Amino acid sequence: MSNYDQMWKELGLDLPNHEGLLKFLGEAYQGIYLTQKNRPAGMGYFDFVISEVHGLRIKEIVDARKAGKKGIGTFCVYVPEELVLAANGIYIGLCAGAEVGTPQAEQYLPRNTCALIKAFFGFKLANLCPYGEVTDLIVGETTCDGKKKAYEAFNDITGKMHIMDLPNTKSAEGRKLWRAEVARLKDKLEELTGVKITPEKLAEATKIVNDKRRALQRLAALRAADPTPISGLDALLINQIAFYDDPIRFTDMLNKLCDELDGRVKEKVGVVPAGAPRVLVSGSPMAIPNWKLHHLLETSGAAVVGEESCVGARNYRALTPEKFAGLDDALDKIAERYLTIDCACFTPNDERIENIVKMRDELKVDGIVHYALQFCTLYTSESFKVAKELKEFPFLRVETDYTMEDAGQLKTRIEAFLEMVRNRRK
Ligand code: BJ8
Repeated sequence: MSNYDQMWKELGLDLPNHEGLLKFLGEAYQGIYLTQKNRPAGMGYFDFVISEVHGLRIKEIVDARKAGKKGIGTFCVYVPEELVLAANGIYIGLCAGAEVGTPQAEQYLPRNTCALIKAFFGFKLANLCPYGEVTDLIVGETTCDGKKKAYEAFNDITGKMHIMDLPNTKSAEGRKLWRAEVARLKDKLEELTGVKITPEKLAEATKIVNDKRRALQRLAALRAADPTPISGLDALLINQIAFYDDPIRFTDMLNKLCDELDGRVKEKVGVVPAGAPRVLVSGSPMAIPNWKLHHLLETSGAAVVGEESCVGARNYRALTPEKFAGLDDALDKIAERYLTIDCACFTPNDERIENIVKMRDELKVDGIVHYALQFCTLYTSESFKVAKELKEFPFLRVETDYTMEDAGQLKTRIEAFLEMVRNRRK
């Protein structure tokens, strides 16, 4: 019996199955994270956050809602966090990274739907996700076809969806549409929260979100060191937690961790031996607790030094300007900032290749592992173009889901890839 049972019951969770889920998560975390050697002490905070992932953070949100705040769920980095915070809302990432409730999800979605979509559906239908239950509004977006159609069905179940119409091209017309959609979300948030969004509130919110991005950028830059001062697994976890922790506390704790990593870099303390093959993972996002690929890579001797992903660089690469000459100017700048994101849902999407090359060079990468969730047409298709543009650079294309069924086969491919990378460096 947990201290949170009453809260979970009030949120409508299936208590016996939820207990099983937490047990499974705890064991996975123990096996994947806590067995890593020489972790920075500052990871203690993030371990604590995970140990309380359905406990303390949910209680904080429940209490904040009782005090009048609203929970705003999102599934995509195109949804402007600045607007949510300026409306005194709580920004809650809802993407899920574990296979849960698949049979229930498949009553609404075709089997050949990506695991990320099936998982957020499955968590809801199996009554296992407290985050969805503490939202007052869920903001979706017209990115991939799978999400678009899933949101329709999700609205039938939750009745909470607001869909942002994201264009597919960054043309003048596309930009105009997106700017109008940002304004429409502002209106929706004002209506929901009763809070008037002003340029001053947006400036304050932007500073909070930018501070979080700056801390994530700092972490990313520290990983350029050889040996890298933090494992890819730990860095991935931090990027995952960025989507639901309190942003001010998160930034503070991440900066403290980065102070420690600064010291490690000076003393050349790493988590893997200097010279371990340095890998950039690029592609579909990895929602918590999807640690599969990083775990396979790092237990095969690689150092994952970057994520070209929405749970990674795509989330923190660009800052939003912090000075606004009025509300229209603020909305213009926010809309533009989000259109710098290089998701494969845009056509053309050449900036993504440029960004991959930049990360490869800055992080002194030896090989790129392109990761696409199975049935994700966008990233699977784009992987061919990325491979072509990278020419002879070591490139491994991985298409997988959340199950461990292909783990053995993937490990064999990864080991062969790392061997090839090592030989190439000789
Ligand atoms: S900005 S990557 S968070 S849309 S993996 S559900 S694309 S079929 S998640 Fe994404 Fe926003 Fe783009 Fe980022 Fe569809 Fe592909 Fe599934 Fe995906």
